[in-house]
Amino acid sequence: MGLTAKSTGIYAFLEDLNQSSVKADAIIALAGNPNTGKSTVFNGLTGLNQHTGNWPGKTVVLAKGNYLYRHKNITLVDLPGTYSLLANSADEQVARDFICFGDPDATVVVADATCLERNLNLVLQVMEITPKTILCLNLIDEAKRKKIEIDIAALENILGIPVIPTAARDKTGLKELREAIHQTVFGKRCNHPKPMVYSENIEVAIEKIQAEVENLFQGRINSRWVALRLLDGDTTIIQEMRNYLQRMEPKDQPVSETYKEVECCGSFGSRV
Ligand SMILES: Nc1nc2c(ncn2[C@@H]2O[C@H](COP(=O)(O)OP(=O)(O)OP(=O)(O)O)[C@@H](O)[C@H]2O)c(=O)[nH]1
Ligand SMILES: [Mg+2]
Repeated sequence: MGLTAKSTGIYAFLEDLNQSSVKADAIIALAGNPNTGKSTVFNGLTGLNQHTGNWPGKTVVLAKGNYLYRHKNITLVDLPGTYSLLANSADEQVARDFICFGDPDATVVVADATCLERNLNLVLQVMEITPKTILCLNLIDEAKRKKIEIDIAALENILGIPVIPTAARDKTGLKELREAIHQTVFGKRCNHPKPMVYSENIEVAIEKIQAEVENLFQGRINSRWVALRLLDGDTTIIQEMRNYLQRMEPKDQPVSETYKEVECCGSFGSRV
């Protein structure tokens, strides 16, 4: 990703991941609402092969672990449980920054099959950041017990991403989840998450800001999603953009005039 050393926050965490003794072929983020079984999925996939790591600058501890599948060494990062990625808390900010700026090879969202509607909010937000999203529909045993039926194929079709039903506590569906991760990262499978379309005036504003963001980051991060956050007046994203830009290697530096604009005006939102 072209980031230099001497980092803080997410970058220090990423450097720590990269320096681990086992070289990862792919880094996978595990996100989800609180109490949906993320750690149970994480433990089921990685077994005892895991450690915890601090997120420097925040009192957030993340678990990271590895597993081998089809000769690929996969590193899994268990993110804090969040209801959204709007950075209203340290947990939300850590999850958002890892998914948006950490450039994971795929993000698995673990959702509670017994209350899918509430969980889909986060799924849609992650889908807006990355097409490499997989929905792990956990607690499917509980849903069955409550006589909740979910049409997996229809859900996959509506969302445009793989949907894997699991009962992680008894390891049901984890083999399929490993395969879905493998196909998303290394296979020919291409996800096509259904795009969120906003009202016309918002779309016009997004387009204007997005062009500037694209110029700065040259395709490294999702410029549409960043444009949306800037429109939202999210100041934490501006700081993270600065951090990211400062850590891009000199050869990767964007056009200096545009870079200066972010440094000076601090907010794209005020320029729309
Ligand atoms: N019945 C059933 N219980 C499960 C399943 N997966 C996890 N659980 C249980 O759900 C509870 C919460 O699981 P965790 O893995 O700690 O959930 P989490 O998402 O990591 O929770 P936070 O980190 O606190 O957000 C535990 O009691 C698990 O044993 C499942 O598929 N079926
Ligand atoms: Mg947990």
